[in-house]
Amino acid sequence: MKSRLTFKQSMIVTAAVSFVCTAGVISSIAAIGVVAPPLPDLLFVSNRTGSNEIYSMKSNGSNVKRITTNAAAEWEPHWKPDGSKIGFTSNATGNWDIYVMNPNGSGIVNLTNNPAYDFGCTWSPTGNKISFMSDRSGNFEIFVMNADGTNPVNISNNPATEGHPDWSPDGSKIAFYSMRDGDEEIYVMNADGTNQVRLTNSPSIDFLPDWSPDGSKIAFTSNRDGNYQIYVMNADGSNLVRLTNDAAYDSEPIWSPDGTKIAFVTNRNGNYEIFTMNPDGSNQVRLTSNGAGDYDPSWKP
Ligand SMILES: [Ca+2]
Ligand SMILES: [Ca+2]
Ligand SMILES: [Ca+2]
Ligand SMILES: [Ca+2]
Repeated sequence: MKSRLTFKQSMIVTAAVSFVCTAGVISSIAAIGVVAPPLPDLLFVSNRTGSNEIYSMKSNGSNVKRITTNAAAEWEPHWKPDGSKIGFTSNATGNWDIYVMNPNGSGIVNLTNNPAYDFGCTWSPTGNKISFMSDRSGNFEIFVMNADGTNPVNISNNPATEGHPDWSPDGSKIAFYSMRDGDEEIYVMNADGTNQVRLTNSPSIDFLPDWSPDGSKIAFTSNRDGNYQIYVMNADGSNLVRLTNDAAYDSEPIWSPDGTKIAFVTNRNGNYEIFTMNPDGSNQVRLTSNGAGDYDPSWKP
């Protein structure tokens, strides 16, 4: 095995399109009549129809809408910061590439068009650039390309596995994970790839970094305490705090644009569902309630 992939990457690389799912009904939690402000939308991925598709819902789980409709598997949707496009990963051409589409699912464009594994797209704050991970150079690296797919540049440039980039809110830095020290650790680097600095140091998996909207903190997933849980630390790696604490898999923390919530994925109810919690780990609320896998939350800007 050339590299140890994350849980989700392993699913992608091995058998992402083979999920079996009998749930055909899109359920939604009844919205409670509330006054303004309107609830933000979340994108997510579900295999409730038998293959991975991208959906949207309100942040209370209501108003579920399917966005993609095809036989391929879609993963990891991410809103462009101005809300005009959705980036995602798909195997529609037989290998994994980064795509963009309109918010209603139309106008799908393959941005990478490369036979390598390309996934995990995230937008720069200005929307002019997209970062992603690819093994096209022989091992997984962080690449940055223009938002139209031109000029992809390997910015991590290290023989180890690098993945899961996330831009700082001011666009000056990119958080990612690297296995250069023997296991997954969270790193940050300048957006041009210079000054790569390690933030975590544990003999366990530390990955899936997500920057808080004010730039002060980074949430991530780690199994340092025996199973996958969500942690948060200051953006310099100090002041580590564990946010989830149960026997299930808790992962994929994603801050809401206003910084008041963190969406995440957990299988504590027997299958993968989207939850939200406060940034201190309190008030954990289930948004999806479907027997299929529900993954990859992404808040609408
Ligand atoms: Ca590809
Ligand atoms: Ca590498
Ligand atoms: Ca580690
Ligand atoms: Ca589910």
